[in-house]
Amino acid sequence: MSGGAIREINFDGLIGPSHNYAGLSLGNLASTRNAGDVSQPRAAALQGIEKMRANLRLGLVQGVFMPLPRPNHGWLARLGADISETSHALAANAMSASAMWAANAATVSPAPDTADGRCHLTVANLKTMPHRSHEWPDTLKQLRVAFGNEAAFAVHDPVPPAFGDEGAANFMRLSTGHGDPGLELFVYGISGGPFPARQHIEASQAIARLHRLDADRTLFIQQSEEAIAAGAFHNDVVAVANERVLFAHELAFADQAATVERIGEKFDDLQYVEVGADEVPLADAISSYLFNAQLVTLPDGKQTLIVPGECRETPTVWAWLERHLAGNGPIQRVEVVDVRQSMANGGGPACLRLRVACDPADVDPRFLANEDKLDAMAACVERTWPETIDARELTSATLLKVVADARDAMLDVMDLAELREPAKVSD
Ligand code: SUG
Repeated sequence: MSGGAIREINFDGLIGPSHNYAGLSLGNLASTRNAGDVSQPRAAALQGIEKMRANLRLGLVQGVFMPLPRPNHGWLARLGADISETSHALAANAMSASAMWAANAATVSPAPDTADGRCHLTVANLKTMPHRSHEWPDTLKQLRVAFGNEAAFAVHDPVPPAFGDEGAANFMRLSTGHGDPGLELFVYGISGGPFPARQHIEASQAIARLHRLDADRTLFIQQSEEAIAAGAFHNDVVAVANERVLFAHELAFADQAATVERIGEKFDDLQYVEVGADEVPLADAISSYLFNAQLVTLPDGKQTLIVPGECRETPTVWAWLERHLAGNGPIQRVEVVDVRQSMANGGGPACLRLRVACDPADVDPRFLANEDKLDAMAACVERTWPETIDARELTSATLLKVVADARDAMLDVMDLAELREPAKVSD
């Protein structure tokens, strides 16, 4: 058990050098809309680094995860394929930089919630989408390094892939403070109209058991079918929580009023902020990513919503935020960040980060950011990340070498050469 002070750390996935628009995620409207566009990996990674810098300057503790080895040659080999002669579709799946969306890396239960007083992490199997299903072995390898202190952390293998698990994107936690015992909310889907429900209740229940949570402080909530069908492929596209505040769209959960009542029964201090469909239509909430914001507590105690620039450009959303701020609601400050390259693949500020409430002293310091490290990362990106990638040319030998060299260079900058070799996968 850790004796130090628990802080919330936001670990952002550094946007990898193979970032491209391949249109791989059915049900993710931005991914489909931008399929085939030319991507800008260098600009994308710099946007992500500037978001980390802005958060650091707000007084938040910032962490970072490294991109995974791409293409995933081992995954292709298990399919009897080789990048130089495989179909375009398989190559795109093997090249995806989707691990940038760290909210999908794992589900995290902080130490105050677990029976053994350790912080538990279960790596997500991401089994619904082929390009994401092969992330977990390398993500797990990285989590075992970053959270290798076994007195403070327990890192679990993925839930078996019969049941889909997409990590913290379908998980929320309410607490009076990050270091206090919390109510853990697992959000699952059953159906989503034409789109897949990516989080299965069996996976969420398995995680609650593995993390040894207290049943009185755990709830399983169904995501509304309407939200998934409208493009909310993860709960964090329509709801976000931080400490006492739950911020959600009116159409986020099945049987919303009863769901909110159940939450309130288990968590007395709930401050619920609901956005009505008449104020912000679901379509605007999803295209602007109002709820895929980082809701954080600043050192001065202010609940702050870190939203993507698209919110300012969406009149209903910006008007709602202005009204809420003027009305002295629970959200007291709004910060705007530019993560446009990630947004075009359906990844907002909240998708890019995994929240881990723990004592920062227990984390491998190579995964914690400071201004100097962010400068060194940005310089490496400027020097080595490709400027553009045309999704039709993902198998060009030149590009493959640039992508591999760029990652190696970044691992050297971060002193993380032990992540260079891909994780071994055994059946
Ligand atoms: O899984 N997009 C990701 C976006 C993940 C967002 N994460 C959260 N909501 N937490 C996904 O759908 C698109 C890749 C492509 O089409 O090239 C993609 O995988």
